[in-house]
Amino acid sequence: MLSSSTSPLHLALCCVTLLSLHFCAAVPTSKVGFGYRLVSIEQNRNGGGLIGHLQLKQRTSAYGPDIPHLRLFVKHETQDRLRVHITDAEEGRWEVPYNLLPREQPPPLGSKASRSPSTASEYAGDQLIFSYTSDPFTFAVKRKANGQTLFDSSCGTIVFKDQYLEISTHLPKTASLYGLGENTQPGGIRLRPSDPYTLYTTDISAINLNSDLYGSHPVYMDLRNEGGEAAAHAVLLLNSNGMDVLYTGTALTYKVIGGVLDFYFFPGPSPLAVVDQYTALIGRPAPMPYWALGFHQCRWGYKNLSVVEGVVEGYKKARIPLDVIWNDDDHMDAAKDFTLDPVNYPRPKLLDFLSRIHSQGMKYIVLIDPGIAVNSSYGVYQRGMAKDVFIKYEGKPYLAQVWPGPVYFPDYLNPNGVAWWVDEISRFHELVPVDGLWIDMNEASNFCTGRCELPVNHSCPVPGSKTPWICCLDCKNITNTRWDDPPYKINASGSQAPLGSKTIATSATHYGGILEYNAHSLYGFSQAIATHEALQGLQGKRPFILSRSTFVGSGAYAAHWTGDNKGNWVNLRYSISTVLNFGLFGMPMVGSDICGFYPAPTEELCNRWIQLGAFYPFSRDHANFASPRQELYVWDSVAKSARNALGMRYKLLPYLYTLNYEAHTSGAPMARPVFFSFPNFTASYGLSTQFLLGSSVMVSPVLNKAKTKVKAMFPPGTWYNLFDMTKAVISKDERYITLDAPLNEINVHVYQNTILPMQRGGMISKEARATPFTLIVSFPFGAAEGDARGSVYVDDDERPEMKLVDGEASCIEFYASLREKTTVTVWSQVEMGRFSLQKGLLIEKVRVLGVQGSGQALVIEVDGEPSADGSGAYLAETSPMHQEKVEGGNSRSSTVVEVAGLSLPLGKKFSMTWKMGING
Ligand code: MIG
Repeated sequence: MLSSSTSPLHLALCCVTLLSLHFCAAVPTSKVGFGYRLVSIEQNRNGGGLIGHLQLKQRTSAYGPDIPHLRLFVKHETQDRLRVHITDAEEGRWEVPYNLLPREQPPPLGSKASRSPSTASEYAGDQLIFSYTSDPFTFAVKRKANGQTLFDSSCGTIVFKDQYLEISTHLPKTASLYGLGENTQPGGIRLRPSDPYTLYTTDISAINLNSDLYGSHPVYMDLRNEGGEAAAHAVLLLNSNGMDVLYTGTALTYKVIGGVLDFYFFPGPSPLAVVDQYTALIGRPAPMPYWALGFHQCRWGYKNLSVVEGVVEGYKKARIPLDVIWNDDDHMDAAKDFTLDPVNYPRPKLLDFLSRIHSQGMKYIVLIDPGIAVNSSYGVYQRGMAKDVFIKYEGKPYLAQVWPGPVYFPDYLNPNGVAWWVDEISRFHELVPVDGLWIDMNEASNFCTGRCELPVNHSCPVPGSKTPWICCLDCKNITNTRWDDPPYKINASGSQAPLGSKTIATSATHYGGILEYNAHSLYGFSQAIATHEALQGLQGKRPFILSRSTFVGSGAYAAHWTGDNKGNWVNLRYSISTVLNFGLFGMPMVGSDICGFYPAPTEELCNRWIQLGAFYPFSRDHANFASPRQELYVWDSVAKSARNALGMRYKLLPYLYTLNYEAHTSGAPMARPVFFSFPNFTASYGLSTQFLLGSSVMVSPVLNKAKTKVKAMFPPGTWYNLFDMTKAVISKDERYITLDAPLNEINVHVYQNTILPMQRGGMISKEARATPFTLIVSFPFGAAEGDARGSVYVDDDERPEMKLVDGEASCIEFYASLREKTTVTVWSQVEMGRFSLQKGLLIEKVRVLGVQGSGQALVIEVDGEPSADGSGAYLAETSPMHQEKVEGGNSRSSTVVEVAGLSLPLGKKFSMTWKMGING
């Protein structure tokens, strides 16, 4: 029975019995490999860490010959990052290029190891301990504070061949795992034992479940709660080769077809600390311009400029906010990048349109594809050929086909390729002053497979073809190399599809001879980096890029949408898990095509989708040309929901922008699983139908047809309805609470102890961001004591950098306390107030939720002086609060108290205090 380490059954057995560590490690059960022996280990003198030498125990022939000698390098790179790097001791191997993803380099090969190892030993950092056994070599990573084992390779065999690497870890049943994408997960955010996790960037739509979709992120977060104490950590296997990751519930096995074993361990222990540590390595999320947090409208099939103008008009008429209007490829001349269709998008008219919308603060984004049309009269192509920037096959540019017909793919690993791309974007920007770029099809997607030539007996593209996505080149499959036909087949496209299927042949080469086989999953990432460089050079503005294909580190350059989804109810639900996953991947600016990409959504679905989509970090309605129009104004009921939900989003923009700042400085996802704020609330570990924006705004959408109630889970405490703040949900335990959710309403709640900065909203972010602020202060319902906090970051989003620099940005912290039921104090601390003062930003209202009685005797100070700014202020008692749902039957009374008529400069510190008179 224990005949193959590749069988999940074997792993499950091995790991269940894993108190018998030695049993598991000692039995050579694998026909794929027998593992290695550690023959020496020593301190690395220059630069720290340990260097070890591993020797193969016994050869096998499955999946190719074993690499006989391996070099182990282990280092606690920072206080909260451990790296374990294993490679061929004799020859350099492919690794994610250090210029693409800058990070510490391991010491060069050949560093001598002398001291012979003890049978088991330990190497401790501040938070993590690396320990190992020598024969066979296995390693484990433990948490120093409590000895908990986070990773333990002893339950599998380490296999290291040129094209097959295998390593396993034991996992306790109690671990909840998240990540390993991109993948549409019908089971929600928590990884499900036995679901396949195959990572290889592929143009297959998000409708495909449990498949290797557009991006590759070989990282998982592991959340455990032992003895009531939650602790999270993450494991990254930094490797760009295709891989299968098998999770059984008690073990996880990587099967990788190249590169090295380069593990990074991040100790957390809070989920927020995990993403902080992770993005400290891979790059902090790119700062988003303010307008990017507004609403976006797109569609494939806006046939001409008048249609686009009509859409903008439609939004205005319907009084639905809109910041950004997009073109898919419709503006292009014959689908060629960086061109304009002279008939349907004539330049003078387009420029005229752009200057009109730009003057209102609206923005314009267009799509580009990587494939460059092979066309000798096309300047982009000519210049690319002259600079020799394309990916090659047998010395010539590799021929593929995408929308324009025959194309070559730029090589973004080639410095000349990057320089050419940067130049083409700047030329395009002269032609059309776009505000951002959408990079699609960059997995890369190819309509053909293999080695192709222009056909001799027909033209390609076929003139007037109704199916331009069908390959019209003359192609032969390539099977004669071990790159095109590797010994181990990952579960590509869910069917062990050849690696070169509908993409670049894996034996094609990049700059310096780099094989597509190795670099395949880096294509979209490298394109995002080049595009970012190009946009950053233009007018010194903060770039906005939307990329379909992503890799570890893409978040530092681009936003992401979840690709082609279906306009049905399950896809509405799946979108939440994928959005939350990208938050873990360090790409917090993410959303799904609102109302679905295709086919036609029903009116009710679109209605519910905009309610949810209004709270995606990236909020865009997009559809396929074959779907009927689905702009939000098309149906009255959808328009009504859009005004409602997007109206709230636009009031929350200062909060979202502050989250954008937090993401950029600490990796914190904008949209987060509920356990991020309530890690000990184990009931929320699998919760995938609700999420948090930031730490304390809960979004609880309707995800089913014909429902006007929603069952929502609320961690204990008071949650106030943001649409009607007199309504409170008071939760005492882990039960679901059923809330009303009429057709045009979505439930969005703010948690107690929060100060939420809001503004008046508006039809466009440029106007909304200048309106006066209201601070929402939430205390526990009817409590005698409470403390609340919040903050807001404001800056000039035209600057590329998002940094707290005096005169260019301000950060204001808000505090509030309630003491002995009666004394309410609200105050601020200001860091670098100048920018906010220059912009004239004001606070007009403070609204306090959850107190008892009515307010009296208001005292306001600004900058420590009795306030003139606050002189028009008055205390207004608004309506009594309703305990909408009380779990546990506690019924207290409570009111909303508002301080109105304020004109406090946001950039000056203030304090206000008053007494609550309890009037029975
Ligand atoms: O082969 O540009 O996912 O959003 O509308 C399809 C057309 C190419 C795929 C993208 C989709 C976009 C479409 N593109």
